[in-house]
Amino acid sequence: MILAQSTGLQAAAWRPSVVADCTVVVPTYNEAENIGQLVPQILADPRCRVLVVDDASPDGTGDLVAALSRAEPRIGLLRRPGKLGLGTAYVAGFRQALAEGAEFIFEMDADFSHDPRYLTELRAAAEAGADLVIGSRYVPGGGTTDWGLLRRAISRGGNLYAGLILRLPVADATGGFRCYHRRVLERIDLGLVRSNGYAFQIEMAYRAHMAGFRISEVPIIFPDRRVGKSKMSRRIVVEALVNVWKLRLGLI
Ligand SMILES: Nc1nc2c(ncn2[C@@H]2O[C@H](COP(=O)(O)OP(=O)(O)O)[C@@H](O)[C@H]2O)c(=O)[nH]1
Ligand SMILES: [Mg+2]
Repeated sequence: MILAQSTGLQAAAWRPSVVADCTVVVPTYNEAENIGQLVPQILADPRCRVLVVDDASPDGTGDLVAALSRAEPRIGLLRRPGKLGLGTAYVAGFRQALAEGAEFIFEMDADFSHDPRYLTELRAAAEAGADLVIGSRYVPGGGTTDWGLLRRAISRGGNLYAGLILRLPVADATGGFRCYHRRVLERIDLGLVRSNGYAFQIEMAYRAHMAGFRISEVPIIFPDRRVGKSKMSRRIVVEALVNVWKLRLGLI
């Protein structure tokens, strides 16, 4: 017992720093007002790196992150030439996070609708054995604040629709605050993923479920963004409605 204790102490003293085994992928388009505050909050956990995937934001988000990354090696930046969509941004980020050896790979919005304080809870659920953990607005304890009736109806309706058609045992399949264990992203063929908006989240949950992975949900409160503009569009909603059927019929 005494021996075990002293060995433990020695090991701790020898370790140069905590290993950063998690990468938080944050896609950005015009988030200069948010990203500078968000990044340090993520990095407060020494186990985390952050990887921003910026689509040539006209407001200079990319330059801001580039400047931050020069002083902090745990900040990564992927710059793409134009607004290419959320789904392909995540796929690019996942590939880089896998290549860098991350064990836990998070998805997270830049606009503080996803509160960084939940990162620990999502990670804990993944460490407890879940393959994919979704920060969920639609399990007891979760919810949205600030949204008007229309936006709430779209989100709720979209989740009911996807859940019914795909028989997904997930209450918040469009939720974009997630923790994937790397084994999920290694197994899913990311080259086959076709959806680019909210449907991307549904498609990833469906592919994980069909591959037999365990999905668990952790309640989150989702406030609307404080600053900046939503990139949600009619096209994104239509893509989700159509792609759910394409997934169900095996067309994608
Ligand atoms: N790289 C990249 N990020 C995007 C794109 N569209 C949205 N985002 C980011 O994805 C996150 C969610 O988008 P947001 O507009 O907040 O969607 P909403 O919360 O559903 O209204 C934010 O961090 C956005 O900056 C895109 O085309 N490319
Ligand atoms: Mg948002």
